[in-house]
Amino acid sequence: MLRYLTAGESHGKLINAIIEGAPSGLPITGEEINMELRRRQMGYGRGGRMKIERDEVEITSGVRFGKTTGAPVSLQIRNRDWENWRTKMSIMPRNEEIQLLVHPRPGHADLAGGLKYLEHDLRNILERSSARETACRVAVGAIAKSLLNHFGVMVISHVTNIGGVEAKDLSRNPVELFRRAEHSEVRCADRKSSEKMKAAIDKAKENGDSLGGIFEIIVKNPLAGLGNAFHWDRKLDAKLAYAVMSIQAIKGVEIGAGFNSADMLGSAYHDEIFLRKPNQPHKGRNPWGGGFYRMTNNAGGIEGGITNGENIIIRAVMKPIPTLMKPLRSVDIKTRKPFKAAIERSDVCAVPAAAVVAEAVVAFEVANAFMEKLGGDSLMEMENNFKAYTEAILKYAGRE
Ligand code: EPS
Repeated sequence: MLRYLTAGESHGKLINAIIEGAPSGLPITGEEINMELRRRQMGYGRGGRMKIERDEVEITSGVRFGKTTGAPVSLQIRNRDWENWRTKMSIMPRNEEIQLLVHPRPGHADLAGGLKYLEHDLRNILERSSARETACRVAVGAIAKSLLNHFGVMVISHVTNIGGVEAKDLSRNPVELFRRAEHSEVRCADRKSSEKMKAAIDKAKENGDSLGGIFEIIVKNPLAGLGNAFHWDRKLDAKLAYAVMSIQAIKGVEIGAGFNSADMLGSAYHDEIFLRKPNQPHKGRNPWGGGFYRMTNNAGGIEGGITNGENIIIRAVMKPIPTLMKPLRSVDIKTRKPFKAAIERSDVCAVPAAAVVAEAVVAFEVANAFMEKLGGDSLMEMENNFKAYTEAILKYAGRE
């Protein structure tokens, strides 16, 4: 099984991650990870920090001659901004007065964390709850994507709503959606809506305000039978929801038709089951389902906590960023008097970046489900098990 930890402060020297459980023989290059890191740094509405940073990973263990060895993989990303924060973020005992951060921002972890740790300098909280940490998750996700690549799985994202501006005219083809999203500054696959979303971001910025939105993640061609229906803590939809919900500022996650299911009759919601004739082409649909397929996908590819072979569809909502240039009312935690919330450098909107982060955490969970299903300490062993299982599925569907 795969697991990872991240560490590091937003304005500390570096942020890092350790991944345990990656099979041996998996090709990994820094360049592959850097490409994903660059995607996270993009997006209309980002703040000044993204102009300072040019995130690059250094792989410091677990990889030899371009392939994983099976040992823990450690990754680190330096914070260029550290140069400007050496004094304020020093790990040495403090011997000079510094300005404490005492005006918690509504919506940020500031006050809740201050209470939890009984800490009056809220910077101690902010530094770890900052979305800077998500760079590590993207680096880890790049390795998960590399594993999924070997089994024909692709994880894509696109933005469907920013500040109430909705994407329209969306292609039904995930690859096409992805191609278009990659060309949009707001990761939206609809050009006209992209422009409207950018205008909404400009307006929020002008008003010292911020915006949230909705994005969708599609896992294309997952193997049927990933996850577990019998144990609550191994259900794949639950794990995916947990992973996506754990991303900074995410307030809701849905699978497939999600909350819209409330308005549907069972006969309209449930995805009827068909079986292709042995010589019938699968038309790109569900290549690992043994020939079973659906005409609709309201279940979002997961039934009973297990993949059914259809694409996995997840949507999530990100709240507006809590740091406002026109700050909201708050309380000074030293004087206990009313005060305006702190103004920190921040983004106006980070929904496109959050979508890239969600790709990474989803890729990690799906890669983990592959590990659980196929086992194996090496990529070669996993590939052999994959072949045996997909052959067994074909047999199950009545084709030898
Ligand atoms: C971010 C780094 C942060 C913010 C943003 C995302 O850098 P800084 O705090 O130095 O400007 O730009 O984080 C937040 C909006 C937040 O609330 O923490 C990043 O690397 O993505």
